[in-house]
Amino acid sequence: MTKATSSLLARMLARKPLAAVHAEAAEAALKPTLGRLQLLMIGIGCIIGAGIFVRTGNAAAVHAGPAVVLSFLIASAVCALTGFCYAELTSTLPASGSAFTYAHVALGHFAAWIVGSLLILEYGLAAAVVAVGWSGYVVSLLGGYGLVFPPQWAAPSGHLVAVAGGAMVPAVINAPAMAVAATLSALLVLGVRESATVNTAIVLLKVGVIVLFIAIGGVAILANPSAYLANWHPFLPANTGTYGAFGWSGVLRAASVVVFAYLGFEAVATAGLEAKNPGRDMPFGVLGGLIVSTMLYALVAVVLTLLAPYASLNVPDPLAVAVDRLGAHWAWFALLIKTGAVFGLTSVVLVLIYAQTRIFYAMARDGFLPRVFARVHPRLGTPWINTILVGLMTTLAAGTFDFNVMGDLTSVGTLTAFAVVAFAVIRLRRVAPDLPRGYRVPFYPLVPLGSIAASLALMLSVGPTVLTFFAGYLAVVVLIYIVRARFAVSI
Ligand code: ALA
Repeated sequence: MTKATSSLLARMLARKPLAAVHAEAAEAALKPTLGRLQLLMIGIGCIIGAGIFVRTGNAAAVHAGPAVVLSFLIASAVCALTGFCYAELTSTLPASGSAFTYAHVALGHFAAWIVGSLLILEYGLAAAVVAVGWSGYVVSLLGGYGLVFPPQWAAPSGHLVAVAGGAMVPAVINAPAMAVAATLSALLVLGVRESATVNTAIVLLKVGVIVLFIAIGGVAILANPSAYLANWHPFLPANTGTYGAFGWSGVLRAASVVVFAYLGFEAVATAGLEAKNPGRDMPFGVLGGLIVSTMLYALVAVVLTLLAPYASLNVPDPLAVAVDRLGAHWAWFALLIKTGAVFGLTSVVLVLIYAQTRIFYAMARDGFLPRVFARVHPRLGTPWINTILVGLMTTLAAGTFDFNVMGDLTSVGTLTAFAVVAFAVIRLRRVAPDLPRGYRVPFYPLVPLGSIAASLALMLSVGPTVLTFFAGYLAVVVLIYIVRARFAVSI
């Protein structure tokens, strides 16, 4: 091995010392104010969003039919395996950089770089996806009041949309999605953050709307079961001959779509430094958020696919479309759902953009990104340049890219990050066996190994186009690492 290669390898495998993590935690001097319920609320605030309010419709209509219920259970099982791994790491490492810091401590410099670039898909790109979901519900809400938003200004550039009179024209941009992403980024530059109280209010609103959907839909179905059960025949539509178009491959494909709906359970990990009792409460926040969302999602999927024929659900506002089936006297409830979705999705976009800026901040602090990403505005106290750049990227993506492609890319990136986090649990047990752990994954090493296998299997069911794009993205990320390390390009 040449000297250059061995020094590159040494750099790639260099792990961040635990002492440095503890020193940063002490320096951050954040007040430990968050109890277990607040942590749970942070988790649910980030979890319930475009996944359940929007992507469920496409997953049922195009991939799984009513069997999307099973897809939700599969996706939640994959997230639960990973949730145990996050719970162990969050209760062990007092860090706010989440998976990026775990990878740096347990696996080394190169793994941290890869995870950092995966988190761009998990947070930055996801923010764009949710902004597009927000746009769909806003346009639909305005429509409910008789205001027609021009369709060519509410779809990704170049997509053909039907305008008044029925003609198909290419869309210009998704203006509402851009507006929400840009406005929330500007608020974050100014230092406006959602307070715990506002977060709790929005969580109660969106969970309330979802519980009402389950209750009102459930009562209607129980009152007249035969009328609705027809929508479950067949429950698992036969595969059309294409992988992922119904049948069991469709159920798996839909699971890779709806896994998006669970993302955010691990966002609790970014509040690691502010938890009063991280060892006990972080696992509660991470796993509790998953349990609550799994129950709500499975019931929503059951009610949704019973109320409306699955083929009718490939729309921007599937829950409201299903409520329309109950009759005109429920129109107020469809409006309430849209309102809940608009508020709920706004807070998810805000949290995702915020998380992305903090991950870039941690990466810049550790020398992975230009220092400018860690520069804090003297008066506003926010990483303003970082936030403006994240805001620009998110706004551009939200205005121009396809919702489902971006959503799938988010799922693939996140599932890969999940596999790395599970591997980090195994590695940290080896390299730091005596580290005090507030929580340990059950059935070690089966749970982390299962998480790795399940995340990768689900990731592979996303389909060749997105996987090829993802492989290209990773190749560029690896190339940048090697060029910077090999030629000592300092940034
Ligand atoms: N789970 C979040 C959502 O569905 C990202 O919007």
